[in-house]
Amino acid sequence: MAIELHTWNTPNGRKISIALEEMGLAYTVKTVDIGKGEQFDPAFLAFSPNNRIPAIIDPEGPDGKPITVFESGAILIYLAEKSGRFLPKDLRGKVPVLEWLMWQMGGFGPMPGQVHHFLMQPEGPARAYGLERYGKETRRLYGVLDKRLKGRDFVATEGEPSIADFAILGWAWRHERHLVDFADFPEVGRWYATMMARPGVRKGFEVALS
Ligand SMILES: N[C@@H](CCC(=O)N[C@@H](CS)C(=O)NCC(=O)O)C(=O)O
Repeated sequence: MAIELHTWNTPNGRKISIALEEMGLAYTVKTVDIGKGEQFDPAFLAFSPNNRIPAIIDPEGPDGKPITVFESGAILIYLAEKSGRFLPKDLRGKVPVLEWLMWQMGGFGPMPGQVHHFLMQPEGPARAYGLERYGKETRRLYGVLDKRLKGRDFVATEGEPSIADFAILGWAWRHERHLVDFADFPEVGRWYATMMARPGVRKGFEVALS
């Protein structure tokens, strides 16, 4: 039975459609219009208590019974475990994937998200302060990623990407919106082109989420 993906067309939502396509798992999209406040619907809150997308319902969980998962990082780990793909099984291989996944969840998402927020504010000192603070931090994070990718095809694995690449890609997809030019981060630009050329990734970005 198909996994239900409750989502919207945002970076955090795209991470999961990319992963599902890459893993070849059957899924159906249930849109949650966060502009209209549908994330506060009690039926959605019952399995996504933080009123955020994405969340999934897998009718065939680990014990054959339904399971729900919220938080995109937890969903990616769940799907990788379920499919046996994009997360090494050995602990030494798994650790860098989890490091870079947590790096994305804790910074490379929340920080550019603040840039998106302050860009929508009216001109004035609050907007300027927010853009200066979060723009600087966003660029610092791109610098960290650029350094990591030097001499590597993928952020935490060799040979094929991992769920960490899918998580980071969801946000790098919005680089223009948070005012980042890949000319300043050439390794990120090279990795981005490699990732975007993958058929599964392309499908994950093409599927309608709104
Ligand atoms: N840490 C969460 C963040 C999810 C998140 O921020 N989702 C946004 C859209 S990208 C949302 O649903 N916002 C609705 C709201 O804030 O009410 C995750 O990675 O799943």
